[in-house]
Amino acid sequence: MRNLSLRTGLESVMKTNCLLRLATLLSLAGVTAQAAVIITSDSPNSVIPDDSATGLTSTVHVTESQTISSVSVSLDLSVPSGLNGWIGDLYAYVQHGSDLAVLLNRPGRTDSTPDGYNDGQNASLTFTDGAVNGDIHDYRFTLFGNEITPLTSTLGGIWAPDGRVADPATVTAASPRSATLSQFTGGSSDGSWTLFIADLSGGGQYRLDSWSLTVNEFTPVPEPASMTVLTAVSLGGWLLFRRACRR
Ligand SMILES: [Ca+2]
Repeated sequence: MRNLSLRTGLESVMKTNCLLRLATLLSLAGVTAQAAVIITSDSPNSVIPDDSATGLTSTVHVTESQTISSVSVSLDLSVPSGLNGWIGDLYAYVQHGSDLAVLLNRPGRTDSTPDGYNDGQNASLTFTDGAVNGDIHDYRFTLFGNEITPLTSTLGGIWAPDGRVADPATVTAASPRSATLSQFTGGSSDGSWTLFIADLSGGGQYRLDSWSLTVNEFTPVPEPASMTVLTAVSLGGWLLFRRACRR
């Protein structure tokens, strides 16, 4: 019984060693490579000037140079104490080099509602292409199924950016959406990223509390030559594993 117990213990140790060896081989072969994510932010805590195209800018800098897979942006806006907000006044974009994505373009503005939505709630928004909520421009329709029900609490959630490059004075829901966050895909992550936000109509104001930028990079893909090495190393690892674990 003692010998049987000792043998069972040794087999257990050997199997553990086998698994560790296989894991090391696979790790060396790059099987566990992960896509990098860059997150950076700024907290301007500044009131956006009312009825001014000058607006506010905030710039963050990325030092890592990687190929961009996708980008998302978060905004935190609040209504300054003693003031009322009017979210339909807002226009915002993010720019990196010559690429630009429009986040907000007068939410709710149409020909029949030229001032946009009159909601004055705080907003904590994340923008990403393909968001389930869809286009931020018509958020009331998404939330309430109509364009006239006002917000009664913070506007939150993940939304697709407005994307409309149309003049904010004439933009409508029907304007083309060509400036989404996919504009950045395939470019390099390094350099300056600037958020611009402006209030383009008198009355009602917001404060830009903070914003953040998330850049997802492409997962490294082995070159064809590396794939041959990877296959050989993986096959060798499997054979070693089989031999050792048969003992
Ligand atoms: Ca205003």
